[in-house]
Amino acid sequence: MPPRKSEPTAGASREELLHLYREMLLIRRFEEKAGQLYGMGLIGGFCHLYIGQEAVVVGLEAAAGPGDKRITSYRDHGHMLACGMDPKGVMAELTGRIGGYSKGKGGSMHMFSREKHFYGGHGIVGAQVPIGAGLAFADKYLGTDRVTFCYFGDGAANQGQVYETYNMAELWMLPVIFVIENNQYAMGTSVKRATKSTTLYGRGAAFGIPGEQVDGMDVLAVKAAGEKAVAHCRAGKGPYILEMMTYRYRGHSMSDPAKYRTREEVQKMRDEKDAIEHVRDLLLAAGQATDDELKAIDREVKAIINEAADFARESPEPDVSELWTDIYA
Ligand SMILES: Cc1ncc(C[n+]2csc(CCOP(=O)(O)OP(=O)(O)O)c2C)c(N)n1
Ligand SMILES: [Mg+2]
Repeated sequence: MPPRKSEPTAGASREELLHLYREMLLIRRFEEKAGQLYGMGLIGGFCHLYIGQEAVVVGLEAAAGPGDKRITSYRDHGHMLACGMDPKGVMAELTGRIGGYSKGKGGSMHMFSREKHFYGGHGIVGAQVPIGAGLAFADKYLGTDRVTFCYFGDGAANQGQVYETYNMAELWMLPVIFVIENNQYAMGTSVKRATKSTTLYGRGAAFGIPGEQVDGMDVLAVKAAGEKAVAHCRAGKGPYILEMMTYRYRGHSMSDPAKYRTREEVQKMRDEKDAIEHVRDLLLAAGQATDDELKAIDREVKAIINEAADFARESPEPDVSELWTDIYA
């Protein structure tokens, strides 16, 4: 990824920049806390942190409207927070407590909110892609003008079901935005080791689906691209692909040997491309906010996260009788 060119604030107001800053910070602090709780043995099973990728989901949520839907993979905490789900309920689910979104029975990868139109949380790589097209099909069928944001990774982009979905989504002109979060690795396999066609959005052309690559570390660029894609879908023009060039700072999951990339590579990305620092710099450089104001936001966010962590530790574990609820047979 090339170093960021210094770009103007693209007409973004102080209020908007502060909002984006706060939302990204909320995700980052939540994930840092989740990492801590995991280290303390309070979170069991898999846990995939979103640290580094915050601009993708925050920028796209800024482009979304009421009733729009979202669905993603197992790296899902950021998506839940960005669409307005309660940090307490998400954290309590991570710790397996009754106060969690799935009563502590789903964990990190399995949470849903009908109220916020969040459809999970999917552990099978690529599985959410056809489901996302199905959500969009429902809206087309019902005649609403809602759009579905269907997120998946660069590794998932090599799954066959993605292309079956592309074919049908374009054939039926479904209002779905395929968001490829290209963080450059699928567990330990870099994109370059996995495919020779490294512009992943370009594969949509075979099905007639337009798309583009976006600097996914620049929240304003993400929002602008999101607005364009949303307009395309709402106008009844069918699906759109956004390939977000992003990066995760932490391991794939909490157990990651980290032998597939250098510390220097990660540090360089943090130093030159960090999305939160970017907005901070924009605000300070334009004199739109003071250091004290930003520190106050940081304190407010930390308080929300600490409250969520306390809730997650104090909420009881589900009763044994819950073994027999919410199941098919
Ligand atoms: C069908 C399937 N194959 C393999 C796995 C194991 N697995 C879990 S995550 C992952 C890598 C996916 O990478 P990517 O799509 O780039 O998403 P990221 O983790 O980078 O967000 C793999 C291979 C799985 N969960 N499901
Ligand atoms: Mg990836």
